[in-house]
Amino acid sequence: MTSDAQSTELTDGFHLVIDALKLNGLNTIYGLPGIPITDLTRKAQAAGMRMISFRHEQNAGNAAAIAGFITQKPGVCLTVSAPGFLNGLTALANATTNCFPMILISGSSEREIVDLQQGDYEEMDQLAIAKPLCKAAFRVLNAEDIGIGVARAIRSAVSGRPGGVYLDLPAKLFAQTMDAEAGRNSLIKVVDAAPRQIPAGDAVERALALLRSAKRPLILLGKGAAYAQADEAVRALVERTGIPYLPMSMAKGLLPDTHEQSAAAARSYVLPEADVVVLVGARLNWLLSQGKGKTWGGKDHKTWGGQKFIQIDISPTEADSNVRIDAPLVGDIGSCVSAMLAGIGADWVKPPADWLAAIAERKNKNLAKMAETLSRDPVPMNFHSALNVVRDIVKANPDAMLVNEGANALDFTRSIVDMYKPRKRLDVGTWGIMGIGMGFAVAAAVESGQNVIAIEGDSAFGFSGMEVETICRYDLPVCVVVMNNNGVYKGTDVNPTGGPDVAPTVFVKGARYDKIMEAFGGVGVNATTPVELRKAMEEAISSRRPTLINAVIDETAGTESGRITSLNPQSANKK
Ligand code: ADP
Ligand code: TZD
Ligand code: MG
Repeated sequence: MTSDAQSTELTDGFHLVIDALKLNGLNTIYGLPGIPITDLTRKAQAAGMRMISFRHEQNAGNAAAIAGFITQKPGVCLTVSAPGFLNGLTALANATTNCFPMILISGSSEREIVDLQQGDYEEMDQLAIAKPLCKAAFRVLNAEDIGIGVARAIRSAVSGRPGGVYLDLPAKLFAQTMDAEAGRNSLIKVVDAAPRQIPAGDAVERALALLRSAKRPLILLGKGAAYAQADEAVRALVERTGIPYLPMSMAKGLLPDTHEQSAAAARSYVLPEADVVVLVGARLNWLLSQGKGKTWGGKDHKTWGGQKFIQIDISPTEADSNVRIDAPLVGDIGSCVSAMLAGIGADWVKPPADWLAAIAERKNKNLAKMAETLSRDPVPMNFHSALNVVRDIVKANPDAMLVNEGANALDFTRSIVDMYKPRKRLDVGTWGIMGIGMGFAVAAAVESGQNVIAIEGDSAFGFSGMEVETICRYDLPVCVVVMNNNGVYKGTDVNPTGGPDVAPTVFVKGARYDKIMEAFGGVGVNATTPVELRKAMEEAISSRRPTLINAVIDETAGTESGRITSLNPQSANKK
């Protein structure tokens, strides 16, 4: 080197990664330190980024994924090589499945040794393993390409159908140096990362013509509609057409669940009876019985019910994946719904009164039945009496974020607890995955600053329970309610052999999950009645202190797999 070159300012891989993220407004990293990224976590914090350290990478990954859903910016998860990477990969795959934008950044071991399989520390060909499980995967070998790598990762995560992206950063990259000025020039501030996608005029006309012909129309709102942040347009579509709507789980609150056009309480009536269904950011996957079968009025489980579908989706290949889509509308939800609204005009005829009256009748009957169930106060407490409390707390605190997982703890919460605002309900999503709980809760608190209420099955909680330490460490306003029914689905199974092992679905009876929170300085409460539960939740919300309430639920109260019992294969042999 000449003396001139020595005097120029240098930068390195560590700083370029941090600068590239910050330049693009990615200011929070969810991760877990270790070789080769420990210094990256330190330097990120020193550079003013929020570095949230977890106890297991899967929870950091889930946090990043849901941060992406809430903010429309890719959530960033940072892990070490091989095992740390694999721990994060479940979250990356889940994010991709759910169309949440996230970037998993993992350090990796020395390429020359990994590729010859010579046995490096934490050796693994991570790029190859990540590829089939995410939307895109990139590796950066040279410091001057870090800007490009980060830009490509951001675009891939948020454009079109959002999803997970893997970014492989080998250990050697971090220490590579280059001229600081050249380094700055190599970074890219991504312009228009998620471009609007305007639907074609004839596709809009086709959709409106079909909708006009409907006698029993229905709108189905999915989590794509929640993600799109086109809340006003979606609400206008529902209200100006007067069409009844059903929210999918994470679309609850897009319009308040108490909205008079909500048909959620008459779901089993409207799905088979509807003649034209508008899907807004919802796939016809298993959660909608693939658009056919008895749920939709088909003769048997495979038969089409005869509905016609309008499907609004950003993915051009989603239509026809299960049943015929007569009017696909490809574009972003904001643009598509606005285009429909423009075509609807002032002379739109509301749906026939007999359709609306038939729905209202069923809905009112079911709501009355539910109100009666909720007013009971059985001993021991059951899901209904406990969730009646949660329902009131959420009603009084509509800005609170609600995280929810479990089987019965999930299904009952979804149907009992009304949501009032968009993107407040965060749950197990498309896979029905357990383990999202504490990761989602941490990110929900960090990203929104709001109180978080996490309603957790006792089994579900166990997958990420150690993160209560993380919640305490960052002093997050998270109130975890463990619906403790002593096991998976319920606590009453017995070992048919009479042997000493308990049944596979049963846990330690009378476990005190509240003590876990106390171990780290948070508030633990054991609640055996709705009165105790209400008091503890109210205190948690007003104090904003980390709280875990062990809600003791009747161990006989649950059913196998909650609402999806029928998905369990049945053995021909009854033994
Ligand atoms: P749900 O589980 O709530 O039914 P899904 O995850 O099945 O929802 O469907 C979400 C759909 O929304 C996906 O098909 C995805 O392509 C689509 N989507 C996501 N973001 C947008 C957007 N901004 N505009 C249009 N469609 C979107
Ligand atoms: N593992 C993973 C990662 N995801 C899963 N969905 C399951 C296992 C299977 N599973 C469910 O689908 S729900 C559930 C498991 C283990 C737990 C149900 O028990 P719970 O809820 O205590 O959380 P309830 O209230 O007792 O039903
Ligand atoms: Mg349970």
